[in-house]
Amino acid sequence: MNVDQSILSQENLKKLEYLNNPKVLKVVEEFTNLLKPSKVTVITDSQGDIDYVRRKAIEIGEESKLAMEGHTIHYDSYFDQARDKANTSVLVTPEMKMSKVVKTKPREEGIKEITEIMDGAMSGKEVLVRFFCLGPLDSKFSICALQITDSFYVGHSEDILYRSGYEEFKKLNGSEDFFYLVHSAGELDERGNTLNIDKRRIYMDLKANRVLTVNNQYAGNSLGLKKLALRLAIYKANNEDWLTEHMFIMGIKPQGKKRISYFTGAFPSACGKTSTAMVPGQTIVGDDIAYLRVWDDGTCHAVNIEQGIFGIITDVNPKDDPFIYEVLTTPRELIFSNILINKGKAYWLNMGQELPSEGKNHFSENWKLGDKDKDGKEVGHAHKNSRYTVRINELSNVDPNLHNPDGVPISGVIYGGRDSDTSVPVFQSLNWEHGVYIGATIESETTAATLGKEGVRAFSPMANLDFLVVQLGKYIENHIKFGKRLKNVPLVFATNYFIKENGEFLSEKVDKKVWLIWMEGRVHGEYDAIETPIGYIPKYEDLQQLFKQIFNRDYSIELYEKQFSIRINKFLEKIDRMENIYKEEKDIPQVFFNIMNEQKEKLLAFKKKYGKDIVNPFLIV
Ligand code: SPV
Ligand code: MN
Repeated sequence: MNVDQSILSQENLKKLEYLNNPKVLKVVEEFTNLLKPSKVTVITDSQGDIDYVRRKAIEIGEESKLAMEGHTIHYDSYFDQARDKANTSVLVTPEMKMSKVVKTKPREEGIKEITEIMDGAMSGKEVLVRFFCLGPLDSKFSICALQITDSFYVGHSEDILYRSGYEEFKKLNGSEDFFYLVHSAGELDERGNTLNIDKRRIYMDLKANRVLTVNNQYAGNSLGLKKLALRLAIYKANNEDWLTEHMFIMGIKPQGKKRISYFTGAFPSACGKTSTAMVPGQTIVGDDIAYLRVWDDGTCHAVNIEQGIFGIITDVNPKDDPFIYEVLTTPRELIFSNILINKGKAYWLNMGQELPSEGKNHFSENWKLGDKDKDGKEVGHAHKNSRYTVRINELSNVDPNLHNPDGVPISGVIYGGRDSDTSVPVFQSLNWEHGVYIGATIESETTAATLGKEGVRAFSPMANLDFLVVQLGKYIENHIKFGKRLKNVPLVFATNYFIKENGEFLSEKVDKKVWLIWMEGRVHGEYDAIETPIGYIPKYEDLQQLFKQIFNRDYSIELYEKQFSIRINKFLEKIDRMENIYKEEKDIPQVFFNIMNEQKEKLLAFKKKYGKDIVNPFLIV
């Protein structure tokens, strides 16, 4: 290999050569010569290598120890607190078809630009070469991924979040069939933060199964295995016959019954995805990304391609999220990012207690309440999109099948949105295709997880818009076909925890447990439902009984009526918005438009029949 021995030692070279994979050598050589680090360190699956990354992240200041054993804090640049959509592009060649909603850049131009930015970006730094497995080891689902990064925080995070895959690479037997992800935080300031944010670029090179990302640290931008490899996998799945989805996987266990039913759920950022996957009494397989396949028995199986959680910490409090709160406040290996630290103790927004008015945070080492940033905006205690990174097996509700190479059989799919004025808290689709329609028309009122304005209604098919790298039509068609190949088709549901009246939420955070148990019961034919134009909604008596059983709470008729009335005009407005988006797209399957038109006709007929804009569920016959 043409890399100087003073940069890549014999010992490290041997670790690479052990894999017998010419492409691995080629990639490491190419990017070492481009990025010009002073040292290349290869990390295997050995505990010693893994400990080295963790130790070094603290030594070089990318993380600092907190008072609690195993806890560390990492800060991203004040200007790098969320995914950067503006500088994220898919590199395309002329024959690659892409949706209007996908941000693209001509491939050659993109590679030229990022190569120039990456040239020498690791000067004076040590770079890590790491091997991971996306999915359980020895599994038909899984994909090998090579990560090159000069951030020990990235390396450490990935160690918590992904399965180590050095030996899996060996099993590739020299095959070129793996993803590779190259990241540099670039030049750093005295706080260890990326200096040249203006030169932040995140480019998906689908043709080469690789992602190049530079001048960033926030995990959604930097961690190759997370949202970057997600795009590569979506591209791969949509050119094959399976699905890569922005979905959690959980086991639902109704009280007093000896069964567990696995559900997946796609929710845009900050729509209650992680907290749904962690509802007390249920089990969690994964909270963010799933691969789904049609299994030999005609059932849909899914795996979590991760083994950890990079979760939003804002709002985590002992009442609403007891599992996570417990994990975050007891000793274990855990990384906090972008929260407030005072005397070695961690504080975050809405944690259910008073916060100190000074300390170190995402803004400075000596933040004080009232401090303003350079735009004159007051800086809060912590960033709203601040996060925690922890292994799933640290949770008491971890599912025993987390690492099962066959995954888990899926009997329900949930599409979660966020709106304050349209949808009911939970309903079931009329069939699989209608379920695809529901997923393809998810909307959420935006929050702080991406850069930009908050409170705007954003459209995100299957909560996957930000990661879509194929034509929307092809993606939807792939979903429809997937269902056709299944013998046991999962039921599809929609949730909206955020419906409001006079500015107040109509349901409590913990209520999602009732909706979950109702959905699981539907899978087993245990509850009747009311057919409406939007789909099947729960009956009052069933919810009343569930609220009593689960929370010993009296669920009133009035509340049910407010939550489950069908707001016809609002749904019609939503269809208009969707029509406007979808008519701009090419190659949308005709069945999708048929469902859309049927929805509209049914809603109009419903309005006529009941003579009202808002139809009370008790009136529906
Ligand atoms: C999300 O925003 O959907 C996340 C966090 O899961 S990020 O890694 O930023 O994508
Ligand atoms: Mn996500």
